[in-house]
Amino acid sequence: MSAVVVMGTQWGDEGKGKIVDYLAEQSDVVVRFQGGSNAGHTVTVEGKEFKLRLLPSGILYKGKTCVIANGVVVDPEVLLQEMDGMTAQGIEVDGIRISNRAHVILPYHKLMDELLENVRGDNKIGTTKRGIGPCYMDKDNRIGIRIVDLMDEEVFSAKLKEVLAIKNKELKAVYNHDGFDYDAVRSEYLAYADRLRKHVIDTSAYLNAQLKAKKKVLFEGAQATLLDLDHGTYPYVTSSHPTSSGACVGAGIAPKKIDTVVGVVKAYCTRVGEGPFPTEQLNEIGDKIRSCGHEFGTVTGRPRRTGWLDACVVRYAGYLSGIDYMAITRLDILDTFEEVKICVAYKYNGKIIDEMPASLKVLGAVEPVYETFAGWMTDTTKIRQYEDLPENAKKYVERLAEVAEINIGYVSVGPNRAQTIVVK
Ligand code: 2SA
Ligand code: GDP
Ligand code: MG
Repeated sequence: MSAVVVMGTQWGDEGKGKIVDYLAEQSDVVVRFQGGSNAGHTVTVEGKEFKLRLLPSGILYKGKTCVIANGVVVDPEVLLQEMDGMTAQGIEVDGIRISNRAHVILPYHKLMDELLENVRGDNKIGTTKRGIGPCYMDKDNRIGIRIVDLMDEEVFSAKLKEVLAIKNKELKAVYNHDGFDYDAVRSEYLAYADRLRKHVIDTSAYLNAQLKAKKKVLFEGAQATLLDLDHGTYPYVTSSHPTSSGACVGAGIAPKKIDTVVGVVKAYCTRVGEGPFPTEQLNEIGDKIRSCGHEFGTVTGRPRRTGWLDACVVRYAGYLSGIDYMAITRLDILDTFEEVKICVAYKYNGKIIDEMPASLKVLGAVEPVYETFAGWMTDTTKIRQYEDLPENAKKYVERLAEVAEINIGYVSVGPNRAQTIVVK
């Protein structure tokens, strides 16, 4: 297997960072292909926690190449802070490669993300306010600035002059907000350019050459399927494509190059931000999941919404991305629950519906059909073989696999590398 995609199947924070780190040991290259510093991927190595935002989760191994591909929106300030943080901890950053075609997040993107959320009030998306949506908007609107532009002082200066004039007018007219000073932004970003220059390449050409040379490449999704711009709970989504096809566009590789897709499934559901969540538990069950699982945003610290496992969501993610195996994470968080539930279907107006509703009015009103399982009430964190899992835990994950129609590849019972059970 030379090209493997790891992606989220729910609303993010499934533990993609942990699974990517686990699989990265066998890989030569790890690639981020969408999103930006909205991501918060936590990796625990020998009990030490690393929270990664733009850097691929392969960074913690020596000698791996870590690629930030064309589909990512890059905040150079955050990236350099992360790189400096790694260097300070003795972790090498020489292997980082940044696509010359990736788009750059500028200060007005972050400000506009925040201002739009503020004016929308009750209709806000609940974004991370990292400028992600506004940067992708400029890319689509063809007034974005790419890394290749940033690397060329003359080109960058001209583009920034033109775009900043538009943005400053918009800030005044729409939000009655002061604009940005051209010289200040220009010199700040040219300083970032100087520091990043040696890492910038054509990452699509590089990745295709690596695949041709039979190197192992791991594609690391950020966010998740239900946050996909096309297939998620629009408009309560992010502005990119966290699905396996997003890896093709976002890294410049052909679909037929992907060998395996691993879908990361948290053993229950969480969501951060607004939008429908059929199995949400706004009660003591939800509170217990949040407290046992320490479910708070990695980037923003926001409490995450919590609920039962939704197999309808996982099945949907499965066919959208052609998932070969699930990596079921955080099973241990359910160790102290006397009973656990899986949503196996949705009912709307008293009838079972087969498809994931596009209408949020419908999705917001579906009634989850639950199957209830006796809990296992056993500490699973030291279990290393699938056969040794409690029978009730096996019944739970096997029923998920049956309803979602996806095989189980891994079961994770803790944040550390060793707490990973290989099933397939
Ligand atoms: P944005 O900022 O435009 O991408 O926000 C749009 C929606 O996407 C959601 N989103 C996320 N959901 C879960 N986890 C994410 N990363 C962080 C984490 C989030 C945090 O690891 O915890 O710290 O709050 C992430 N990034 C974006 C977001 O909540 C909006 O619903
Ligand atoms: P990501 O955004 O999908 O990478 O997930 P986050 O890092 O935002 O949140 C997942 C959290 O769960 C992190 O703190 C991980 O260290 C942790 N984690 C991952 N797998 C497991 C597991 O199997 N059990 C437990 N207890 N924690 C896990
Ligand atoms: Mg996260």
